[in-house]
Amino acid sequence: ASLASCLHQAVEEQQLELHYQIQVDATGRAVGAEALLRWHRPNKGLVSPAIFIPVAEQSNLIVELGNWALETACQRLVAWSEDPVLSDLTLAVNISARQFREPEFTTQVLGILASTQAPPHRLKLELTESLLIGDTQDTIHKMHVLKDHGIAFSLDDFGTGYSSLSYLRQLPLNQLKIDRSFVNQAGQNSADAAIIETILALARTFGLETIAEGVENEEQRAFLAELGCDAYQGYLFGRPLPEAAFVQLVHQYA
Ligand code: G
Ligand code: G
Ligand code: MN
Ligand code: NA
Repeated sequence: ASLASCLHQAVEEQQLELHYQIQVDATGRAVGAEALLRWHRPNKGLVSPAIFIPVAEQSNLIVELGNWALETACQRLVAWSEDPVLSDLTLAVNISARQFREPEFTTQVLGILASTQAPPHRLKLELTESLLIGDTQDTIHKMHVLKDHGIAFSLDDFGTGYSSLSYLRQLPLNQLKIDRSFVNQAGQNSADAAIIETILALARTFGLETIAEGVENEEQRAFLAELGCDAYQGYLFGRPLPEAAFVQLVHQYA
């Protein structure tokens, strides 16, 4: 069977799982996590979202997968609120452009919040710049509706898309996420260092928080910290992990 048709059954047959990657602040304390989808395809092993998300995006399947990820993330936020070490963490969920463009998107998110009773101010939605090419008024409207309920927004892979920087003053964003391609050579390559400095300056101008992704070594972390980056995510702190292992890791960073 094709990837697309197997993916159709993945939600129903409970083949999907969320993994969680820790995010820490400049003092090294855990402040949040990013939820990342994993698909256990029968007899084929683990399929990367880099492969199946683009397939899902070719149809409305992305809406189903996206809602599953949101609902699962919200359920975990509720469960985590019982543990003082986990109760202050924010949880970031990736939203695909097609999912966001659905007329029902805000209704679905608010419905999931209501049914799970998850705390909205601990939910963060990660949008990509590709999403901003579409209908700007629709984007601004949807973001405001959700922001009014306490949900935060992070702009993922920042600096890699076709950015017209004008959206930074139009959209109610909370955070810019510096793409790992810039973080990778930050300490050595002066062009990447300049890009990072520029992103951090932009964020300051617009009152946005910053997080760097793909932080793999202490040199990168120290470089970013020197420039005033707020938060960090990457293999230096932990890989995306199944929930039990993630919870253990957070206790080490408490
Ligand atoms: O964790 P990993 O390297 O496998 O993720 C690969 C890509 O898949 C990343 O770009 C990530 O943003 C995307 N991705 C992971 N989970 C989700 C999800 O729940 N929804 C969407 N739209 N993208 C996701
Ligand atoms: O596009 P998005 O930022 O949502 O994707 C997150 C992806 O980045 C996941 O696939 C995750 O596995 C990957 N990732 C997380 N930390 C690191 C890291 O330190 N180095 C590299 N190379 N990839 C990372
Ligand atoms: Mn992301
Ligand atoms: Na990213």
